[in-house]
Amino acid sequence: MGKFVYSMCGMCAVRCPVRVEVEDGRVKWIEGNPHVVGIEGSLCAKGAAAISFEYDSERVQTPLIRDGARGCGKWRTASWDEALNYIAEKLKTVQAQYGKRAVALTDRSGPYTDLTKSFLKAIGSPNYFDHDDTCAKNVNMACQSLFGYGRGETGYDYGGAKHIVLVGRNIFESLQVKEVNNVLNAMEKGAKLTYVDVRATTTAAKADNFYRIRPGTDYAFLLGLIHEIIVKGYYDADFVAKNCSGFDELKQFIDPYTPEWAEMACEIAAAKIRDLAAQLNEAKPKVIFHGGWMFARYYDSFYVSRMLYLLHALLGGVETKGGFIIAKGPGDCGRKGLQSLGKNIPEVEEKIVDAAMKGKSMGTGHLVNCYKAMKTGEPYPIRALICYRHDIMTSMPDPEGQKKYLDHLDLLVTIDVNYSDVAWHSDVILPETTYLERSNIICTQKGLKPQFAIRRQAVAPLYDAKPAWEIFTLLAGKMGVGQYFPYKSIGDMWRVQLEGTGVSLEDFDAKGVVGLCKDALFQEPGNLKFKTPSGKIELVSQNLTKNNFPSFKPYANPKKPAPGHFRLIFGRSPAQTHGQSQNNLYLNEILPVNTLWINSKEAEKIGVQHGDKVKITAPDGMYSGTLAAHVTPFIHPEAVFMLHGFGNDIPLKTRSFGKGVRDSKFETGMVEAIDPVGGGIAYLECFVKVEKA
Ligand SMILES: Nc1nc2c(c(=O)[nH]1)N[C@H]1C(S)=C(S)[C@@H](COP(=O)(O)OP(=O)(O)OC[C@H]3O[C@@H](n4cnc5c(=O)[nH]c(N)nc54)[C@H](O)[C@@H]3O)O[C@H]1N2
Ligand SMILES: Nc1nc2c(c(=O)[nH]1)N[C@H]1C(S)=C(S)[C@@H](COP(=O)(O)OP(=O)(O)OC[C@H]3O[C@@H](n4cnc5c(=O)[nH]c(N)nc54)[C@H](O)[C@@H]3O)O[C@H]1N2
Ligand code: SF4
Ligand SMILES: [Mo]
Repeated sequence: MGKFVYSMCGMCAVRCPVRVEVEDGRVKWIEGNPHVVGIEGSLCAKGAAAISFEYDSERVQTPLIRDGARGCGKWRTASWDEALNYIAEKLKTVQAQYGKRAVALTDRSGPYTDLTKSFLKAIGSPNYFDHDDTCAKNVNMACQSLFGYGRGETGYDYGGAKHIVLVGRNIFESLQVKEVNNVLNAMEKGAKLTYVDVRATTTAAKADNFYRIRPGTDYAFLLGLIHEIIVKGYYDADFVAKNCSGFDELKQFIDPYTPEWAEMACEIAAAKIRDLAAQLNEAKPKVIFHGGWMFARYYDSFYVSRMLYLLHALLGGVETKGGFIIAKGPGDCGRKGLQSLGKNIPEVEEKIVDAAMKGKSMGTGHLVNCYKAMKTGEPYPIRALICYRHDIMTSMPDPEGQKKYLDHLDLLVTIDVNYSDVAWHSDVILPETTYLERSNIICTQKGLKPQFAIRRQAVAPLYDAKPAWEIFTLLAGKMGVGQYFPYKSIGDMWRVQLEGTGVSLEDFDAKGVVGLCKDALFQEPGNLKFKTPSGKIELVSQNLTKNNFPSFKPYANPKKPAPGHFRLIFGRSPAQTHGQSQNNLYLNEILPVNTLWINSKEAEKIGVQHGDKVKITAPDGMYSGTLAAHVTPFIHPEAVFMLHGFGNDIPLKTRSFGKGVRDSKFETGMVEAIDPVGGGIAYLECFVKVEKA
């Protein structure tokens, strides 16, 4: 038997706790951390494929500096010293000419951002962005508008739920291991599952109620459902009176939106909506309405998510067993939280670029606003961008269109383990060690039982790569702010983080996680407190009103596609992570290419049979691609569907090169297409032409 090392999986951004078995310096086996409730050994296919990624030579092996025009794919290898000097000199020049704030950093948000945020603070820029505009921004903003907490500060107590409602949340394919286990356990104990999607997915196959909906009409469905819940008196009047503000306004607003009206808009029968409301009434308050994850898709998704969250309040399922919960942190159990690495760095006085933008959506830190500032220089220029663990060119729409923004940069740097699309377009690529080859800063995992978790290095790096903690420490030194990053090892950072917490490094040895309290923490039922301006659940939100957005938006029907055209929708497979894993030896074997789902009757109209090649053309006609058709009755006729992330153009990734097509290339002209309130990219407002190839 080898030695065991506790870590956190790095094959997707969920970062499940894992235990790695190492023998003779090689990774022998990876499994879910057996000590973590809800994980208990389980791992998904992508997590298991970390071994093939570790020993893959088709990943970035050494620092590279561009040798030719941006994106031409010509590189010269560089030593770390040379690459970091190159970056530091360019950053200093940009800051001297345009101010410290002209350097931005974008990150894949999550538990480790204290490092990157502290680095940016040290070099004096407020311009920190993350991936959330492309992911859960609408959901995040919707959650905040009601409870004052962002999506990540909340959760669901699946274990005690009696009914789980998922609207466009494909929980069994777009997965997190713990969540899948928790939902399956709840279902084994009798919880019902209701699922709403425009196509039948694995989640639909497991659901008690599956409703196929017309694309883009979830808001109508939810308005009809809320109408029924209010009119039938299914709501928890006591809970609402005690904890919510704005119920009368909601009641008045909802009046015209009967289930019969909803049926006309969303194509789910009024009788089914009424029946669902009755089922929820039976199960309340132990009902979960997932607020959505990547719900940021249509122009009105903020309001869809808002209504999903609001339903918990109506049925009294907030801070209850089996309902929606506010995640608790160290402070909630009388413990001290981790110290920030940036605690002694002076605050940055300048404001983030979108703080000064007019007519913007809720919140700041929208990557799309960083793009706008690059292009226009307003409200001030952004001239250098560091992309850490974030492939903006795969994840934002329209990669060709994006170049028109990125062209304005004097420096584009990517820190990645793969040749990502943005790495390929960068001036410098810095290879990070894989998660198995590195340690990260300690992180806090909030929840009903908060804990600290650690990712420890399992094996030595195979190539000339470095861990993030070291890259940012070295770069801070070269930028002349080394006094704020005085670390010689990750252990030095860990010691600073743990100061005063009462937790020592050795405490992580046994299980890789350190629990901060014994029992699940719920707020006292009669005395719930929220972080909204009023302290209540704001059905009518003061912050929305202040920003001139309505709390309840009148329903508007989505556009219908022209004949021969379809709404392009996308999603995930359990065997791939976004655009980063298609070249993985194992995962490529399981799923090498995407197909285009098309409704059987629509396929017949254009003479396409299952397996035929179809040509798909972008709305402006400037891009087209070919895929095999997956002809099925299980998708709404207005939509076609493809898996996200295929269509790799980078020849160094030989297994995935040229296989499939990339959804974002069809999203032409959509870099700035956002939900006006939540700010999430409205990817699904994209219509493509489909014909037999
Ligand atoms: N058209 C379309 N666009 C989408 C989506 C879609 O379905 N369709 N999905 C959206 C969603 S929900 C999201 S969250 C975003 C995701 O967009 P991203 O956050 O960009 O995607 P990821 O695949 O998580 O990884 C980003 C980069 O991190 C790199 N990486 C992986 N591990 C490591 C590591 O250990 N260190 C470093 N330094 N880098 C690493 C990967 O190689 C990849 O290049 O895309 C969004 N955009
Ligand atoms: N295996 C795997 N798991 C992952 C990821 C991964 O890359 N791979 N990424 C993780 C990340 S970052 C995220 S954000 C989550 C995303 O998790 P989810 O939010 O569940 O995301 P998707 O799979 O993109 O989409 C869910 C469904 O929305 C449906 N849909 C499209 N239009 C409509 C509509 O108008 N109404 C309704 N009701 N449904 C519609 C699509 O058909 C699709 O099945 O997954 C996470 N888990
Ligand atoms: S969901 Fe799978 S790939 Fe993602 S972190 Fe967990 S085990 Fe790893
Ligand atoms: Mo996401």
